[in-house]
Amino acid sequence: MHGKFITIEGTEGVGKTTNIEFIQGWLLEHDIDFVATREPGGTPLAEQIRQLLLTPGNEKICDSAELLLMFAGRAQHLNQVIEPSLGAGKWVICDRFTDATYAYQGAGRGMDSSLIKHLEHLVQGALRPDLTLILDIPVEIGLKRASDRSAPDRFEQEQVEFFERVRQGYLDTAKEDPQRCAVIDASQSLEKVQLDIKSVLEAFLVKTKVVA
Ligand code: T5A
Repeated sequence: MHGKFITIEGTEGVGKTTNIEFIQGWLLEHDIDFVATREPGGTPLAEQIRQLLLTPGNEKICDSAELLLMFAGRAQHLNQVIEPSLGAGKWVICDRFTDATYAYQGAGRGMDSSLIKHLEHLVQGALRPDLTLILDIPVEIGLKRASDRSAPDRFEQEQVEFFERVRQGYLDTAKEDPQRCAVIDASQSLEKVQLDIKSVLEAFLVKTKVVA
């Protein structure tokens, strides 16, 4: 039996980390064996790549190096964590995945989406998430939440216009793939956001059981 692959996406400070904790609680309640992980990162090597990508430094990382580093970490993460866990029947809950590459490197940086698609096929083969929760929030609110929480990382130093393009990139993905993607209004109270997440998860679980 193959596990299910769920990803959580959105612009800065939308509440992914906070809501992944909530999703873990829901999985425990339903007695579902799972692994929670994140990108960039998820293995010791991929976490080192994450440091390279997120730490502000003197040398500007060019767009293609940034894209390739994202996929290098992803290849390692898939090989070491995601694929073995799914193969063992566990659900994998991942804080960001390839939709983030389409949104940040594609819509945000302006890199050609056909190039991203090519790398996606190379690194993932046919593997895609079964369900993606896109937490959506006006950019300024998310950036304010993120800056109240911690010092800005390399991405958070970008201009608001960059994150507006990223947000639109996510909304375009949701429109292109409505079967897989659920957009949640993350500007609501945490309680309301979690009720919405719960109803998406409950519907997904029913669908999973019907298909199995
Ligand atoms: N990236 C990643 C790419 O460019 N390409 C890629 O392919 C990939 C995989 C990763 C960076 O890498 C980029 C995107 C990112 O810039 P990250 O740490 O995963 O960085 O992403 P961040 O968005 O920076 O994650 P954050 O930890 O900043 O934000 P979260 O996890 O979305 O938000 P969270 O849960 O920490 O919440 C932020 C604050 O808001 C509060 C929380 O308590 C917290 O204080 N909050 C709420 N407050 C009020 N109402 C609510 N509903 C709230 N929900 C949360």
